[in-house]
Amino acid sequence: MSPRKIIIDTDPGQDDAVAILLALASPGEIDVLGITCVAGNVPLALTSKNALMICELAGQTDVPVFAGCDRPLGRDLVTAEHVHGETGLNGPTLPDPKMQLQDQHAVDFIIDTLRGAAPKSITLCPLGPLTNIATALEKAPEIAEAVQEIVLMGGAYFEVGNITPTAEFNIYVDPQAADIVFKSGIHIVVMSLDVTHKALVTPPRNEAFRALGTPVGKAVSEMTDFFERFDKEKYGSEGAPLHDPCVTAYLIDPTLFKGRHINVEIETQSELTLGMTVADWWGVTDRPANALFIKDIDADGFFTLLTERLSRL
Ligand SMILES: [Ca+2]
Repeated sequence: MSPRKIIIDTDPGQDDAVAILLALASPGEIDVLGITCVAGNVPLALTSKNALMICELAGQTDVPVFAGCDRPLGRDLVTAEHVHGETGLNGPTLPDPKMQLQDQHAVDFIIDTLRGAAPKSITLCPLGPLTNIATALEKAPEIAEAVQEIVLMGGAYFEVGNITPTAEFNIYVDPQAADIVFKSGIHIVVMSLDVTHKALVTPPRNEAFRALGTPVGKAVSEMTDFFERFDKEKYGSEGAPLHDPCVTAYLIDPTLFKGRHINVEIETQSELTLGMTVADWWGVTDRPANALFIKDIDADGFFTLLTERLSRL
């Protein structure tokens, strides 16, 4: 099998950073065509800068990185410095990037790449709000044909919400964009909070990162040290959930994950439940399935894979 061609759409974010590092460490399975940045955890200027810093940390300065949309489609930006820190990547001390952003807008890169591609040949991996992806699909609907599938982190059913009582952060920031993506007809794999909250960096798992003894292992352990304080306080969990790396781990070994093919729709109107992923887990409607909604993970297998791959960088 040749490696899967992917575009990572991201708002780094410590967990985005780990997801990107895992992809860049796995050239046998994953070919990263480009990294497109979006406003989300922190504003666009910071998510773009952070993406460059992560590529440099990985020693892969030839990956093209693009800045994209700086605000959601129909509302003001909501950010999450309370989780990720002022820079979005608080924790390790990383040098300012020498790499430059590409001149092209992220949305145009997505459109151009998909337009030139064979049918169902490229996988989109959104790790943040879906603004860039939805904008590309609105501007050039024909590009959907070139998408193999969209594997995204977002949404929740059993865990319901993290930024509001009923909404997960990525979907809540831009529900209108999420609605466009979930109605696109493209097959979607959803790494919901239901699964990511089971991918917990316990102290022994974080020690395994640190024990790699490499700049990457040290940086990943320091990122986790920083953002686990929030989840430990909020959930009383034994470590921080590694949300976004579930996306890139799925591309490497989908057998680590279990879910159901179901219908998922996005609440775009209600003030009370804006951004809720209305997931028909129990099949109580006749709405057609549009997503593989992931709920369970082999967490030990996931951390073994992640640690081994990070050791390669
Ligand atoms: Ca993210």
